Amino acid sequence: MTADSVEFPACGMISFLPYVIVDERTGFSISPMAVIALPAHKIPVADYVAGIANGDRALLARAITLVESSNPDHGRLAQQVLQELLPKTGKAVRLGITGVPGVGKSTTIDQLGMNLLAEGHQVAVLAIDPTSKRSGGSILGDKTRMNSLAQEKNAFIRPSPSSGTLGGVTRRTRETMALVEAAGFDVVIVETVGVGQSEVAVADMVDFFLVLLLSGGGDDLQGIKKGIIELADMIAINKADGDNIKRAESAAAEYKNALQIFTPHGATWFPPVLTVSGRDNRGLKELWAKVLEHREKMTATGEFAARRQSQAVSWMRDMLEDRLMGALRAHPRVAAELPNIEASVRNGTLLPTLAVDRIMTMMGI
Ligand SMILES: Nc1nc2c(ncn2[C@@H]2O[C@H](COP(=O)(O)OP(=O)(O)O)[C@@H](O)[C@H]2O)c(=O)[nH]1
Ligand SMILES: [Mg+2]
Repeated sequence: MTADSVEFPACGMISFLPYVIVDERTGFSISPMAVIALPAHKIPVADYVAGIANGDRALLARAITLVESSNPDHGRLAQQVLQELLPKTGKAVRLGITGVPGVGKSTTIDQLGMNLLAEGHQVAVLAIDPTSKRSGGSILGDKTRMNSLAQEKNAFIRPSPSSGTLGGVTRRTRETMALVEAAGFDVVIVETVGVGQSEVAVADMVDFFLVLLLSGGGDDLQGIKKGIIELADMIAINKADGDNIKRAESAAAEYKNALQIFTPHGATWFPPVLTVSGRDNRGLKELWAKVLEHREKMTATGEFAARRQSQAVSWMRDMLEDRLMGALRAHPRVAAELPNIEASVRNGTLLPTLAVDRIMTMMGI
């Protein structure tokens, strides 16, 4: 079974599992094949929990389908599964990778992932790309460029959910991360394209945020957003191969200087700048060593735990916002009157403040 095939298990894939599932109501055991034949929302919570904890990919993929569903009933079931699996989550190394399209994220993740599998890790790759459509270019491109990893049974690749706001995509990615961790993946790589706010969202859900850059010949510091540099736990200049090595090294020297300005004096971690070649598997061993060194240092000072804790609170706040906005849109009176209210705001007959008051009153807040 390949990592690719388990993403779409809808068409009767057979899975032989080393555990027994018991139907809560009847007390009879049901065969895993029977579970797999059920639609995702009909599978009992206990079966999801037992199956995922046993590393069953087909059930994992189905639970992710629930997480991604916009149906509130599916959402509630997903939350129950997540709550039960919570004690099994949190143990993975969570690595975020960003960079503009073409920088080599997929190539690098493919190679890094293969290196990690060879060390005995289990690697999950999740993508956040609110601009993508499942049928569209970038994700298909990604899939073809993670060819090696996609063949491996200890790897799991999940493209970005195809629709929704960044907030929605972020929530689903966090929940998917929890599910893959519960399924035993001990390295989770979250890939995002370097556009918009998606890097901020990813930096807020990982332990280590890696920015991939290219050398651009002289004016390297231009065109790179200061905000990204501030989020980076490390910068890697990719495509340091062939006749590009010298240029990559001089770009690295420039970024090193820039990073010194942003890193507070006395910080536990000074973001390193490496040169790598994802294609040629050059520098990736050092890259991973830095990820582990960061983990060790930050754990020793308590900053690792603090980062995880504040991320849990961000997760809660994001979800609250998401749910409040969802409730607002689902409210029948608000839904009916919103177009008129917006029209009045647009033509200047209603102040935005009063419009908000009116909506809040309708919601009973
Ligand atoms: N020379 C060289 N080319 C690379 C390297 N990594 C990726 N590429 C090429 O750059 C292009 C974009 O790579 P891809 O991994 O899809 O980038 P992404 O859009 O950031 O995921 C592809 O044609 C790759 O073959 C590298 O380390 N060296
Ligand atoms: Mg890509």
